[in-house]
Amino acid sequence: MSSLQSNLSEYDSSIVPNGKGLKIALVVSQWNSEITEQLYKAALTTLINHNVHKLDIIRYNVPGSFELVYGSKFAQDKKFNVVIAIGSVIKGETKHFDFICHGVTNGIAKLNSKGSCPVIFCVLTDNDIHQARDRSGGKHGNKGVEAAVSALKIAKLA
Ligand code: DLZ
Repeated sequence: MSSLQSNLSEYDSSIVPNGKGLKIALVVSQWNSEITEQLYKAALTTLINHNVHKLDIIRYNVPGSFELVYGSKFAQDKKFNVVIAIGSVIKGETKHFDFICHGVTNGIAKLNSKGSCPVIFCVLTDNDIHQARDRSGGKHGNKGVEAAVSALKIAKLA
């Protein structure tokens, strides 16, 4: 899990399944939108690069990462092949960070074990805005790319 290596988002595109015909929901948290917009754009571009049709990609906005669970369940019920939950939680001075991180992690894990399609966890949980920027288009790559690749792989699980 260490990020000492530089770009964590580099991948071999030849081993990523073709996304043609897949319907994918991107659920985007509006908190720390500077970060979540970068994650969203990278995920969207990666899906399109792997032949998911633009019209088969639907975006839903939710107020904060805590609501990603409800938003992802809402999307699951609309019969997508896969849902990507996008958020950015940044540590503050209170315990809010821990509660939000636990809530969204456990909630999405439950949706994965009980829901109708997989939900990809594209939620950054950083100590500060610099770490978040490094992972949303900065020196450590963009977790949106990694989430899109994971979505294509799990959607074509065989
Ligand atoms: C309240 C809150 C705080 C303090 N920090 C964040 C954050 O860093 N990232 C994030 O996505 N959301 C944050 N929120 C909002 C909560 O996720 C949630 O929207 C509110 O508590 C309302 O349920």
